[in-house]
Amino acid sequence: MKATAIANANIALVKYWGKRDEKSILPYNGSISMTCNGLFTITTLEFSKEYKKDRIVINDEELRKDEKDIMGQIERIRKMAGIREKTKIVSESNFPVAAGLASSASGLAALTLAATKAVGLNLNQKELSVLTRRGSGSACRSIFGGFVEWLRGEKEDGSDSYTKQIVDKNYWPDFRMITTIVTEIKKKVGSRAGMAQTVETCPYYESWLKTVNQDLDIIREGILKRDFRTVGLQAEYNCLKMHALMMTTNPPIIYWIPATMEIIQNVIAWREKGLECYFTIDAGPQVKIICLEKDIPKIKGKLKNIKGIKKIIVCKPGDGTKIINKHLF
Ligand code: 2P0
Repeated sequence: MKATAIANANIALVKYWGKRDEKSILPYNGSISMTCNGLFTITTLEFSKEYKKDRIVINDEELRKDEKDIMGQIERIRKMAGIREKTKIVSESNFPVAAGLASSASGLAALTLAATKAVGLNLNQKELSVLTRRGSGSACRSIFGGFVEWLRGEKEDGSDSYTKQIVDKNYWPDFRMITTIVTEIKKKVGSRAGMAQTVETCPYYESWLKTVNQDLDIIREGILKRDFRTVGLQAEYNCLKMHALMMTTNPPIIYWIPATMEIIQNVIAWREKGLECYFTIDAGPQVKIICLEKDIPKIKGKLKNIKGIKKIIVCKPGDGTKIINKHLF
């Protein structure tokens, strides 16, 4: 009862921020993302009678406190399979955890696939996306590769809130996101608590919901037409609308640091001079620059002059979550 899965993180072009059902993780709005080939988590998981307690080791560190998201998902899968064995989970990501880089997405996607395989449940991708969603919302988008849409759904049981691929990773192969890492410090407000607070207190949340379907239509169409300008501009606008919600939550959630703002200003200035690039930012300070492959050398050169940037990772459209044969233990 052992399996290993690899999952890529994903970065949203239309963001998810707010749940209509917190327990089942049902979103107030649909979202669209790109699955990123450069940011991944590998998870090996084994259920065994030999294990006396559940153990989780992430990036070589044994977790001591109760990891509710992870154990909640394991419990769900144990119930589905009708087993009670304890588990050992070893997981490694190649990027900083909990700093606004969608680590929960790749982590929960790899965990869910590895666990279902380990217990012998053979779910199709739609079923897998619904189950993954129960662990962490954005994770369900990592089940598929390329460009992916998570449907809001209408049903109370969540069966129609699943993900589907818009196009695979080869459809728009020169699309890039450059992740700039400006700090590796863990964020103070997690997405889950932050978005609940926004739904409860932000006076503009209704306006977000009124306009987000239009963002989804524009970006979905833009992807299908490979219309870079439309996708970039709309993604940037959608990101700013989400950060406006965060900032006007009570108490306010401000993820940006000075380097975040410096990159934003630069991206806009470069664009005005004809270098086509856009930005998007998640629940953290890191800026992702949306650009085309041909402009990577130029943008990389310019990023060298921004002092606050510690590291960059270039991502192109990547694969969905899959089983691999090489175990971590
Ligand atoms: C997104 N984020 O669409 C948005 C943009 C952060 C900002 O999805 O509570 O970790 O596990 O469903 O998925 C982060 O929230 O939250 C997120 P849960 P999740 O990528």
